[in-house]
Amino acid sequence: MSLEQGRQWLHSARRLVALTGAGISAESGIPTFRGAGGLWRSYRAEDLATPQAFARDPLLVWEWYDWRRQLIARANPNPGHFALAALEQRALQFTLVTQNVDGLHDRAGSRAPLKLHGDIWRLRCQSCFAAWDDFQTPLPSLPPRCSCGGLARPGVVWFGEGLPAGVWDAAVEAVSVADLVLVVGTSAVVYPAAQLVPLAARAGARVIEINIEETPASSQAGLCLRGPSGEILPNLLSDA
Ligand code: BJW
Ligand code: ZN
Repeated sequence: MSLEQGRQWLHSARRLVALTGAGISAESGIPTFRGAGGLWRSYRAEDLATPQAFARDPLLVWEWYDWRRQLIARANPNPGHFALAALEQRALQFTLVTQNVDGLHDRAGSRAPLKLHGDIWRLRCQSCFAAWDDFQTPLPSLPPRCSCGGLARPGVVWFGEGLPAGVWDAAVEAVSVADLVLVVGTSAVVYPAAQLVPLAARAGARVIEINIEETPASSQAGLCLRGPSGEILPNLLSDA
């Protein structure tokens, strides 16, 4: 099982899906959620990325998001993001499904990533439900407010919240008809996103996992390529 095998699978694939997680942005300097370095102050993502945490202390939650927005604004897409944008150009049918909210796939040139967990650059009013993009870093005042005076929240999906319906349905449809799925840089422990991997495998797709570590998705993958995605993805795409 090797990179060569992966290249062959890639060449013969007609309908491709890539499912990405925080690991693809690690080489851009964005911390992942879990594992070493996955903490902010002494909080875990599970303690901050919830509607309950926001209701209890919107300022604390916004400080976390404002810090992350500043990190992301200073970061650039890495060769892993660019490789997936290039793959989209040459594949017959390609769907990028990402759990990331950082927007680095867009900045690398991917056309319409399906953002399962929303977008950190989007804000939503909790009173009038207006939604808008705001790219200011840092935000001028925390917590930010809507023009109606209501409290704004980050336009992301927290634990216990449903995924955007159209986006989820499109991701399920894509993996159901895919012949090859690349699972890149995700711990595959957060549902329902993680469910896409067994769904794809059961529907007959080949699965290639690209990750520095073994994950629960590894057992569903026909091929596991161990290493940083910023190195493996460009290698997989090259014909060398
Ligand atoms: C590299 C690398 C390099 C490092 N190269 N690799 C079934 C069982 C148990 C619980 C549940 C269940 N179904 C649902 C739940 C509850 C919950 C859940 O899944 N909990 C589990 C944690 C147990 N799920 C939900 O609540 C979801 N909603 C839901 O189910 O709604 C149901 C509902 C129905 C009807 C009405 C209402 C509700 C929502 C989940 C939302 C997740 N949100 C977050 C925050 C988003 C906003 C933000 O960014 O702040 O999404 S949490 C966080 O985890 C974020 C990520 O997208 C997500 C996944 O993390 P990811 O991307 O995999 O990152 P890491 O850090 O975990 O892993 C990084 C990986 O990269 C590692 O494997 C490294 O090895 C690797 N790596 N460097 C390659 N260079
Ligand atoms: Zn409003």
